[in-house]
Amino acid sequence: MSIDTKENFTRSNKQDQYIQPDYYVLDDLLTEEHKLIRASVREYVKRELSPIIEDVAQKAQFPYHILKQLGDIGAFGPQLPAEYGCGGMDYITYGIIMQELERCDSGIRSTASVQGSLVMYPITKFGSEEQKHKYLPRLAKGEIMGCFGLTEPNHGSNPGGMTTNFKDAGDGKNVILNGAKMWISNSPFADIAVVWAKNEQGIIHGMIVERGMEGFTTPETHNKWSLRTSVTGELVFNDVKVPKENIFPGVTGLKGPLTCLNSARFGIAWGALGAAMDCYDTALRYSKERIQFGRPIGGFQLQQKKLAEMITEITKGQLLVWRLGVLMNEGRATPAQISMAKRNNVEIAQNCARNARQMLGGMGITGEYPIMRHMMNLESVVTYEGTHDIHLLITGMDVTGENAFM
Ligand code: TGC
Ligand code: FAD
Repeated sequence: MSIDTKENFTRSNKQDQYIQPDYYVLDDLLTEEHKLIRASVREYVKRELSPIIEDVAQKAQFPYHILKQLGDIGAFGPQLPAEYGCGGMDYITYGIIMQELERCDSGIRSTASVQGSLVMYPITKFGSEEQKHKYLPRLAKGEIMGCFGLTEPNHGSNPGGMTTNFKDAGDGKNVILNGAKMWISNSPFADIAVVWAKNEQGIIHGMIVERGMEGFTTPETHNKWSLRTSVTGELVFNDVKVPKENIFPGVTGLKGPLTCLNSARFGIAWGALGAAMDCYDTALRYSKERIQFGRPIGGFQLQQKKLAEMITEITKGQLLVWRLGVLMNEGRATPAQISMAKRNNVEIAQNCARNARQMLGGMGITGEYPIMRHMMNLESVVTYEGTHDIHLLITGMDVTGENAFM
């Protein structure tokens, strides 16, 4: 709050401050288009997702009917060039969309970020013309869905050790794929999978595996306490014959999948802020309404400390992702900068969730409020796309030049 204007004091108490929040008037850094898109995604979330999210999360049922809706609002690949039906918008727009979806639920954002950053992005960047024409327009509309297979049962943080492999089928047309991927978002319903596997020389390639190919199965992973609105599963390849034309011509090596992760991690850095904002907003409202010892709990210093720290960290996180978005738009963002933002913003979201949950007392553990759901979701978000530790080591290596991974 500026000290010299009454107008600003009033502004900080207005209703839109609850739903934004925008303590440093960062909206001034956004374009009118950014704000319009944010308003329209927010309106969609309020109308279609907020009314059902608690129920589907409690039941661990993915709301399949929203896939087409997410395509219609432009949530799939908004940051990709406008050719082939993709969004043609900038990275900040992408971030804003992820923020608004994750304000509702990390699992919903996951579904969108896998489709846009881990399926459409590699096809756009590494795919052949035929692959782009064949898949991108339908992926953008949500008519078909994809998943991304990098992690294996024995190779999570160290994907370069993968054992999934392919060899020439000897018929001039196909390769034979064997192996297994684990913890794959969207796999049980995906129509296609972007799969990373080693050739006979041990060099990593990416390829598109289609549902229905013989020997390809996608068993679901059940009983998750986290990300219950996102479907997770395996990818199992048992002598799957994959046409050579499905292999990406544009990349070899681990940098292929890791380049896709840059885009997805960027979206998560924005998305996690959305979850943090929802926790802050919920706790702030509650603190004004909940009366103990004859006054709103928001009047007690201990509760104000929690709220003050939440809004401070959210504001710092907003500045971080806005600047990162500018660097992404200019093609100047480094992977290490993206790691820092993913790590920082997920951590602050976890802290906001924990503090907000305490502020709600017993009510904080119920499904009447979204906080416990966010808190459980964030346990996946802090693990996937590189764990908290891995991102710290990426920063450590960047600043020291020393590799502490092994
Ligand atoms: P290293 O030797 O460092 O690198 C191998 C090659 O890759 C290049 N590279 C990158 N390129 C682009 N972007 C990046 N972020 C890159 N990081 C590295 C590097 O320059 C090198 O290129 P070249 O040309 O010299 O070959 O590789 P390493 O084996 O030492 O591993 C490095 C490490 C640990 C940082 C990396 O493997 C890593 O990030 N591990 C974490 C694994 C991870 O994030 N998995 C995510 C799986 S997908 C997922 O979780 C989806 S969740 C989706 C959802 O539901 O939202
Ligand atoms: P591990 O790598 O076994 O790590 C275990 C612990 O050891 C962690 O704390 C880690 O930080 C630590 N550790 C590992 N190496 C080091 C080191 N060098 N130094 C210090 N500490 C270290 N993957 C996909 O490919 N596609 C997906 O769509 C996908 N979706 C996912 C959805 C969910 C819900 C989850 C939970 C995971 C998903 N993943 C996906 C997998 C995810 O990327 C991995 O879980 C993650 O990379 C960590 O791998 P891991 O679980 O094998 O843990």
